[in-house]
Amino acid sequence: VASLPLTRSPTRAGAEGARNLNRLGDVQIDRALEGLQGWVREGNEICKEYRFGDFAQAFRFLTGVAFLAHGADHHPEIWNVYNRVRLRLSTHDAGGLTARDIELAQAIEDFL
Ligand code: HBI
Repeated sequence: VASLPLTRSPTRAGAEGARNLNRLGDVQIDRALEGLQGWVREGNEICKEYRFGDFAQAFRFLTGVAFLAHGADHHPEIWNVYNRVRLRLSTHDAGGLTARDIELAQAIEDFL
């Protein structure tokens, strides 16, 4: 674990990296979810449940999620029991869903 990078990626540098706190509207959210297989909206959050072969595979996935979240400076709520994982995303600073949530969900799906 010691070799795993703990520095945040510089992708958020500059004005474009400022926390985009513009809340998404219903149409924008629905459209974004069309491209996120298995993700569903629950109020001001989007969430997905995953089921892996065993605990080790689930936790390997969660390790990747942890580094994606750290690099994005955007963190999901994580639930795990044995081979099951549930992720929930919302932008707490905005009190709802923003592009940051969609971007991280997409990055997590790309990692799968
Ligand atoms: N993660 N999901 C989520 N929502 C946030 O609003 C949020 C976050 N991670 C960090 C963060 N906000 C900021 O407080 C820090 O970047 C300072």
